[in-house]
Amino acid sequence: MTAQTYLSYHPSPKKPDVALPAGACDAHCHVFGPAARFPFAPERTYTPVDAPKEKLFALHRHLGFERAVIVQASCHGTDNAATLDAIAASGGRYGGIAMVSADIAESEIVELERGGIRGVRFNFVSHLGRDADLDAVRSVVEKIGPFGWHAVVHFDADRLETLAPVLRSLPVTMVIDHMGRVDAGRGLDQPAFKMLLNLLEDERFWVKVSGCERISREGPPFCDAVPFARMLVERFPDRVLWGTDWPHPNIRRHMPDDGQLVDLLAEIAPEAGHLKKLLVDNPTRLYWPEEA
Ligand code: 0GY
Repeated sequence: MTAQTYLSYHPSPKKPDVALPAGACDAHCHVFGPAARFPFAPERTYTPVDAPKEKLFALHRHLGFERAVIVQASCHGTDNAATLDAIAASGGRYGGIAMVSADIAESEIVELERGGIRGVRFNFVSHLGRDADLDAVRSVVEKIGPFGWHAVVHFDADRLETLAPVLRSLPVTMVIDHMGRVDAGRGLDQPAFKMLLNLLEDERFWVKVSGCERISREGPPFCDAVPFARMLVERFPDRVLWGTDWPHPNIRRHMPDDGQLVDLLAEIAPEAGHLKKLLVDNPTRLYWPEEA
């Protein structure tokens, strides 16, 4: 498969108008490379521009985030070295989500945990290539269970119907990426969003109300995506997370300004109590449970 190079992140995001609460966590972001030190996986479906940890740290200082969760992206495959390197340089302020193979040994999980990893990610997204193998998913989930880790699941909305029973059968906490990638243009009553709401009635499920720029049909400033995020925050205030998704892999039309994305939080979580749960209390409970 040809690995396409894609758009770079926004060069100078605005300073957000929304003031973030103390201890705010960007619960979904990535580091890419630098390729010279952390080569991309040969089986990747895209080649990102380098987005090293120094740039991520600078962005977080600019936006007002004190903490973050770095999510391993498919372009680095199951080599979590760049993610671990960034976490190690964060002085305990960052945690991570890894991608692992089905035959991972317990000693490797222990090692990842020492490096700040708190869960694993599974992709079921057409543009990222083959879906995660379900037998492998079950096997990995069985191994991570004793560590109290959770699974992050990233899927296209049209997969939800077939995936829901599988996800319900897995005995760990599960975090759904980017509002299940529903299409905002299809409205709040669309079957996929109803299915997502239904799944979230089960308390093992959490959802990231990130990705307004991914699910929007209208484009910047992505306001058509806000009602979805807001409804999720209102219904499930204790099981929502938010992240920038910097450096925004595979965004091809409109590279978002990360400061503008933060400003959407004024509409997504207009109540101060909800905003604090979304950015501080919930990520702390999931990623730094010893403090919660
Ligand atoms: C995201 C989204 C994407 C990619 C990855 O693992 C990845 O490569 O995360 C995407 O292309 O939609 O969650 O940041």
